[in-house]
Amino acid sequence: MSQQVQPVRFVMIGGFLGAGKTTTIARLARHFASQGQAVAVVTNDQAEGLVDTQILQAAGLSVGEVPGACFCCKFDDLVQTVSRLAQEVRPQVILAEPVGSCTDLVATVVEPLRRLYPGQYVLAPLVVLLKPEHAFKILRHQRGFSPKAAYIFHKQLEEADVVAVNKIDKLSPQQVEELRQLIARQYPGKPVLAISARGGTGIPELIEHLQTSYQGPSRLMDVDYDLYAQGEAELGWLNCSFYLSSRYPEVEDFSLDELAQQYLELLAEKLHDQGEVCHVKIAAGHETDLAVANWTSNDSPRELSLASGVRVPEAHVTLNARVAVDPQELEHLARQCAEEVAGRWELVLDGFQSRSFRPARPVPTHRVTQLES
Ligand SMILES: Nc1nc2c(ncn2[C@@H]2O[C@H](COP(=O)(O)OP(=O)(O)O)[C@@H](O)[C@H]2O)c(=O)[nH]1
Ligand SMILES: [Mg+2]
Repeated sequence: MSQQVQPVRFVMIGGFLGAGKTTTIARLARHFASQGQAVAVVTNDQAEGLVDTQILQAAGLSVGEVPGACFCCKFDDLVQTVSRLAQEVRPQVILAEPVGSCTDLVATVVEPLRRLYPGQYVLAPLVVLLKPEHAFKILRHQRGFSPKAAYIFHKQLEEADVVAVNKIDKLSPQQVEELRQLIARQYPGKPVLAISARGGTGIPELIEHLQTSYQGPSRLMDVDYDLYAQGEAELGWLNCSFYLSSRYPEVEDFSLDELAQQYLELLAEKLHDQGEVCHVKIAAGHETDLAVANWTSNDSPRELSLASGVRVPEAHVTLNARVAVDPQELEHLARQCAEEVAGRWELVLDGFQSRSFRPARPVPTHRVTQLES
């Protein structure tokens, strides 16, 4: 870190699970690269083996992973990862994706970076993406979503310097307007953008906001860490991976895209509305080919977000899930689905590994509690 000469622009894109952070980061990275700027990305989640890392690497990006807990609790790992990327890639911009169930990022990440490493980073304002699938329910205060997880959703908006309503390509203009009004009423004065990370609408405005320099907060947010911890823990976490291969490799290939989709369909059938899905993502890879499918709420269809278009004799599959169910039940269902897909497709299932847990209480490495005088 001490060898860095030029300050690196540090851009963090927050937002709830499945809000579109990885998609936005991939798009921003393409933009900065097209301007001739070297870019690196830092991903973050509760355990290793992240689908996000695979997606961003498949997009040709240099990615550092901070696993094990959120940036706030792994602050030193974040700094080390940024430092390593700075030496290896010499980036002008580092794009960082925090865990989607993390909040209090200004007090635990942005401010510590600014205060402890003065002059080393040019910090961008904190952008928080609004996930429409859950925003309508949560901002209208409707039942049907865990109030404790909703607390995290609200806190993320409260601390945002800029809120970007994402996925407007699948919303009507009236829906976008309603979301704008809900945010304006509950968080008056907050700049609100409307974007489509997938289609590119609103991205120039987002980039304009990111170019402005963050100078420190005008206030610090109160956070009830008990409630925050309970909200985190309510959303069971699962990471699993396995291999599938053709029984008769010389004759039988299978579609990587269909595999990812069908696995998710089967999991959806088995979960059968047992608890709210926040984000389930699956990556099926073979050599350099990758297919990714996503599921972002009980009311949304599963979708193939990255098509490989290839047929392969074997695949390595990674599943990351946050669902409001018992994580052990989730693990059990994930294994059952792997076995059933293997059976239906006459494939050999190998090397199944999984970890599931309720994330522990966040204990930030640093937490700024006072404004600088
Ligand atoms: N329709 C639409 N889908 C999007 C958009 N941005 C992201 N998604 C999808 O939302 C899902 C979750 O996106 P991802 O970037 O992984 O969210 P993250 O968990 O916040 O990183 C994926 O299926 C994406 O393809 C968007 O602008 N429009
Ligand atoms: Mg992501």
